[in-house]
Amino acid sequence: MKSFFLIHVQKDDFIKWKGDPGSMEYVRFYIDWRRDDDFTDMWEDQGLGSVHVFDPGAAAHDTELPLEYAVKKRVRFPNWLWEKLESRCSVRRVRAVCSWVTVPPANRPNWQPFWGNVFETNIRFHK
Ligand SMILES: [Ca+2]
Repeated sequence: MKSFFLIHVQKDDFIKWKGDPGSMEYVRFYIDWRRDDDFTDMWEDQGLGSVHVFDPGAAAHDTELPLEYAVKKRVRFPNWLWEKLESRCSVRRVRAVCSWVTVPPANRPNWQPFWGNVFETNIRFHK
C-alpha cells in the first residue's frame, strides 16, 4: 500500500546559536482501526518517524522562513484487516505524538511529550 502520513513542522524562532547542528524531531503514529476510541489494539501503533531539524542560520531567516519539515510513514496493517474495512472509503481516527529529542515510547498512545504536541485528525482510507 502506498499511503503515507505527512506532518509539517513549521519553524520560525527556536534555534538561535550559530553553527548549531540541529536536533531530532520524532513522531509516533497511531490509527484506531477498531473504532473503539482507543489506540491500544493490535496494529494500532503504526511506528515511529523522525526528521532532523535545524535552523538555516540568521542570514537565511529573511528569505527561507517559514521552513517546513515532513515526516512520512507507510501505513502498516495485514491484508485481513484491510478486507474488514467496512467501505471503500473508511474513516479512522489518527493520532500523532510529536516529540523533540525524546523518542515517544511504543504502544503508549497517551504518553505526553515534555517538549512536543499530540495531534488527532480523521483520515479516509481508500481500498
Ligand atoms: Ca482501537
